[in-house]
Amino acid sequence: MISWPSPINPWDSRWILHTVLDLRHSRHYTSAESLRLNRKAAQGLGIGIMTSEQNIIDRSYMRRALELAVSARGRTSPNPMVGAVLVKDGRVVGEGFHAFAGSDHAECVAVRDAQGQARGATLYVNLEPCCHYGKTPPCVELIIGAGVSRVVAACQDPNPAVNGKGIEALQAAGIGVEVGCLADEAARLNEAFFTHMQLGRPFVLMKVASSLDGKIATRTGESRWITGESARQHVHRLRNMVDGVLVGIGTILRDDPMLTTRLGIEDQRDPARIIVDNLARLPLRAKVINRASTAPTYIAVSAMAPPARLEALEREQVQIIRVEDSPRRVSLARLLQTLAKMGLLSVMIEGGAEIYASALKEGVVDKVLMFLAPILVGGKSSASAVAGEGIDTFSQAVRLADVRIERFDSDILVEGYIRGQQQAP
Ligand code: AOF
Ligand code: ZN
Repeated sequence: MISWPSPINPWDSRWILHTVLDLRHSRHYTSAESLRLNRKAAQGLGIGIMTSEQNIIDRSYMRRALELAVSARGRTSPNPMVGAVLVKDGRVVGEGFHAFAGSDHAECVAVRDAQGQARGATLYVNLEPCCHYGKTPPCVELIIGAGVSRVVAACQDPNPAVNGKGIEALQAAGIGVEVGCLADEAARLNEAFFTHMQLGRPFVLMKVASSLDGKIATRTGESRWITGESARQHVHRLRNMVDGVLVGIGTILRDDPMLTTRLGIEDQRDPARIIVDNLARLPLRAKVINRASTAPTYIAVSAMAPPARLEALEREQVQIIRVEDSPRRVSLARLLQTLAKMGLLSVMIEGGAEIYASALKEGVVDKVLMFLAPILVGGKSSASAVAGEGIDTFSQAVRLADVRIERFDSDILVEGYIRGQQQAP
């Protein structure tokens, strides 16, 4: 399934760095060995070596930094995933990653791991080191103090508190800084963090399960289960990674889903459950109200929601999000801005057809994940995946880019990105 070179897909829980080199034990490789392995792998793939030897070495260690970063996937919000590797005389002397918001930054963990050997070393890090006082002190001061002589960063930090100022501070201290090594992979890895910083809303995944003829329910409204066990397991992996799942009240009233993560592993965690529920119709016994869960349940309501209903729901620990400027309908764009302010970097929309249509119409979907089951449902009145007004010509269709296909037993996942301005479905 894995091709090379291919973009990193941080939503693939079986994600491994698409590298021909296994750097998991890179501590034991000298740079000459690592270069030889890189060459051999490149030859095996028939790829000509265009880059300089230093470049190849830099990319290898940056891959390791990315690999470390992703080990905390789904646990760092609202912070990015960051990994750091310190290399001296061709050997890794320190490594680290940012484990969760509020914990030490990757660079700090790597410097500590190096136990005094960071002096004269090169630091590889997938994001520009920070220069501000946040929950932790600035990494640049630590890097300068530790005597690091060169910093290779994959990309600049979009956080306005940093954004180039970290690089400048390192350069001012006489440290050689290079930015751009594996930049695309690094940006893809932290696409949720970048979206959050740049657009002020979470990265939005639209996950759909449909029949081959595009139906998400039968004519009686039955919708479970369209896909098989293996595809559904993948959805639980996705829930384990995203900060929130969002559905319309129609889906709750019809299916009464739990929207929790059920992977049967120790460190799984539930995403926040967000229900778009203009009139606060959520039943008090709905399964999404789950006090045993590690995550809260929110309902996003309009100004029309009856106060008595809201009070009753609050007594059940449901948290109310009143979406401003939403007298009747809840504006998804507005709701997402609020969720971003609450620290959610990523949200997965799980239905139904009206919510999908609104999200596309409002231009807030970044990525579509369409699970297709090999069944035909038919029926003019059975719901198809995306409702809304529809379009006149195919030129108006929402088109996916960077399309990738994966199989889950007999189901197929088609996933791709939506870029730029979208048209109304
Ligand atoms: C991280 N981990 O390894 C790096 C980050 O509140 P703070 O102190 O944790 O600062 C968070 C910001 O620091 C974050 O938005 C990003 O701009 C920068 N770099 N953050 O969480 C790291 N290197
Ligand atoms: Zn930092």
